[in-house]
Amino acid sequence: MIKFSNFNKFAPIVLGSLIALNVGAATPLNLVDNDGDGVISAEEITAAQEAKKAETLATYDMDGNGELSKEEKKLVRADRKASTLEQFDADGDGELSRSEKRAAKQARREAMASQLDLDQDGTVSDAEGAGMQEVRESRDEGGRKGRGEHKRGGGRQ
Ligand SMILES: [Ca+2]
Ligand SMILES: [Ca+2]
Ligand SMILES: [Ca+2]
Repeated sequence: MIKFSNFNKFAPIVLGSLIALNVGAATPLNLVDNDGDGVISAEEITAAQEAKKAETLATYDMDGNGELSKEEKKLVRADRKASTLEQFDADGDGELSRSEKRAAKQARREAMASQLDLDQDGTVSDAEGAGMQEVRESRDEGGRKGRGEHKRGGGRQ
C-alpha cells in the first residue's frame, strides 16, 4: 500500500516513465477503467496513451499526413509550455522557477495517483499500481533491448 503522503517517494519510480512519455503535458493521461475490474491495467494505460497521441495528432497534424512534423511538434511543445505556465506560474513572471516546476510535477503526480486510486481510498494499492508498474517495466525493457518486441502475450494479430 502506498499512502498519498508517501507518494512522493514512490511516484518517481513508478510514474516517472509515464510522465516522461508525457513530457511537458499540462494534463495527465485520462486513465479509464474500461473493463470495470477496479484497477487500471497496463492495457488501459496503453489505451490512454494511444488516445492521447491520437488527440494530439488530431489537434496538431496541420497538413493531415498522419504524423507530426518538426514544426508541428514545436507547436505541441509551445502549447504545453504555455498551458503549464498558465497553471503553475504562481508569481506570473512568465518563467517556471524551480519551486514552480516542482509544484507542477507534484500536481501531475497527484493527478495520476488519484486516477489510479479507483476506489478513492486515498492510497494507490499494489493492485492499483500494478498496471503502471508493468508499463514502466516493459518500457525499461524496451529501452534496454531496443524496441519492445518482447511484449507480453506475443501481440495480437
Ligand atoms: Ca481495468
Ligand atoms: Ca514564475
Ligand atoms: Ca485505492
